[in-house]
Amino acid sequence: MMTRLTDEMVKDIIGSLDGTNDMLVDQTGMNALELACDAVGIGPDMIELTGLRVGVVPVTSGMGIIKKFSESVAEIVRKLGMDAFVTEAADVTGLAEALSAGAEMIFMADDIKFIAINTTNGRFSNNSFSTAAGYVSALKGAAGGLAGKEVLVLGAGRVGSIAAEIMTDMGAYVTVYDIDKDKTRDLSERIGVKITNDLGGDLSAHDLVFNAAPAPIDGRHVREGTIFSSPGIPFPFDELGVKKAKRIIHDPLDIGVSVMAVQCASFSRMKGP
Ligand code: 2YJ
Repeated sequence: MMTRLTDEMVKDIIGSLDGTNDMLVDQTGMNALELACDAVGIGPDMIELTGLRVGVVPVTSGMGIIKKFSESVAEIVRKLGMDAFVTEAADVTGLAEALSAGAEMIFMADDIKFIAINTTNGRFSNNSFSTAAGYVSALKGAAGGLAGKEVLVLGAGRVGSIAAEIMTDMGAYVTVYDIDKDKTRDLSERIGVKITNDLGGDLSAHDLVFNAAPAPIDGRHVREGTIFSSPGIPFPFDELGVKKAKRIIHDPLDIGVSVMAVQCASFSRMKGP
């Protein structure tokens, strides 16, 4: 299933960025920049982001433009110290506009892919990897490390499977749930994670959960004191789940876009030794 942001989900992002940042510091011990750097495996002092010129190009194909989406992306990267603008034109004309204006990085999203291109060398970052890596770092920060810990991953789609792989590499013991058994079988064959068919039972047994599924979570199954890293949209928790969880890390765009921007910048902006 494809998750897509709506005008409604995006309309308040710009105004709530400082709040999201405070939430991140509180929940993970890292601000958006530190978290994005951690996800990419670098320190904030190893990269020069200040003044990096970023163009964001609205794209009309498929379901079309999401109101304020491009402006929200621009504002998120401005908070990282970059110099961002949204092009007046959309699509190919917008891309030409961004290139003419000297953009070193260009963000564009249609209904399937959301990427940031480094125009100095053609390398690019994508939102699925960045969202997975960013929310894994957030969970790691909130849990005080993941090595040797049991983590439940809900959803074996793009974000969930990348997250499962990153956490397995970090030495976590990962169990994956998805209603689509073909997806979980592929994943367990590829990276050797444990598969569960008992969502309720495994939710009750885990206090670290990476939620990349679009489905609502029934608070009755949530274990008291659970830390959730939850990129899935819309917000999946009921009142009981929110009450029982110790922490819920969730935002519609900020973490994923911050990691995309830092990773894309890392392709050309690492400081010398
Ligand atoms: O330019 C616009 O306003 C729109 N074309 C933005 C579309 C944003 N795309 C999505 O939300 C898709 N679900 C792609 C997300 C990538 C998966 N992580």
